[in-house]
Amino acid sequence: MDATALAANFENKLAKNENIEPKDWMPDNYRKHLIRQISQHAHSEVVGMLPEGNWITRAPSLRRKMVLLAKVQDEGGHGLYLYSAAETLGISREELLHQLLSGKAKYSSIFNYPTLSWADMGAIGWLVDGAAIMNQVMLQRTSYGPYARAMVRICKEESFHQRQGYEIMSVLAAGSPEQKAMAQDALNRFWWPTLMMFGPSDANSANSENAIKWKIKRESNDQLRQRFVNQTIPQAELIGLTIPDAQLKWNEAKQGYDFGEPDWEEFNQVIHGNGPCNKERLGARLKAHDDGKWVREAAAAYASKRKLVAA
Ligand code: BYC
Repeated sequence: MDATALAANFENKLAKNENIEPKDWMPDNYRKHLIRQISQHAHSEVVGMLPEGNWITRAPSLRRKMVLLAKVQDEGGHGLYLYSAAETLGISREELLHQLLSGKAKYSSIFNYPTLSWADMGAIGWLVDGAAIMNQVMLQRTSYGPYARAMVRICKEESFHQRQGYEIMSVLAAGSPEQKAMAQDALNRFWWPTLMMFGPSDANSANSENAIKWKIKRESNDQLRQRFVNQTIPQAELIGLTIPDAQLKWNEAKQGYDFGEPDWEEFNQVIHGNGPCNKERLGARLKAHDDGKWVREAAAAYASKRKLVAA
């Protein structure tokens, strides 16, 4: 097939909502867009293990410790599926990790905020995983096959994560006045950074036009943010917590809430390396990479020995 026929074939598949698979022809910019998004997503999962990992030794009971351990382990697994999906686009795992460790690649802004109390584990599960699912349910139907299939399993696990977080918040909110205050404080600190997870408003989202055209994203940043707010307000009300937004108001005409504008200057600072914990998070990843050097070397030596034996 010549270039025009290949391009027509690609467009045709998109129009019929058929997945694009690794061996199919695809435009270079589609490939680049996917590598950027999937790798950022993978990095978010792996860096996302850090703020919660911080609380494993301090979980208030054995049950909470087991659940948190399982959750953090799930995030590592999500990172693995996503790195594998990105590799099918012709980039190596080493290169992807290099992009993260050198600070070239982004990861979700939310993980550059500190986790100061146990209630933050509840707020992260409820809000952060809740926002992640909102985005990822749509990505189950993304146009690139390996990414869409990875999302199906990830969404099942994220849904468990969201529920465990909400349960932590419900228990704290129904507890002593100090516990309720701790839950409210976590909600106050995580609310706005969670809204920023969906990315800049549509008018300022440089990548959205291509993402929608190529059916990588099927809904816009603002649409998903609005859906998240609509879903979360009644959940907060049910457990007696208050969303820290004076402009929050039900809008009958749009059948959704009006809400305030996140601080986009803060968002820009955070995604450009100047958030409260950027240096700490990257430092932890660099240390893990250095500490793991002997394991990678041993695995490589073992693999080449086996090759020799098999030959
Ligand atoms: N953080 O043109 P835009 C999770 C960047 S957590 C950092 O709208 P796009 C988890 C954006 O990359 C969630 N950077 O971009 C939960 C772009 O910069 P570049 C991880 C952000 O791609 C619990 C620039 O801003 N989920 O899974 O159309 C525990 C302009 O933005 C952010 C995903 O990654 C941000 N929040 O839309 C553990 C889902 N927002 O790349 C883990 C997949 C924007 O041009 N990703 N930027 O230099 C997406 O759906 C999209 O990439 C985004 C951004 C909605 C995030």
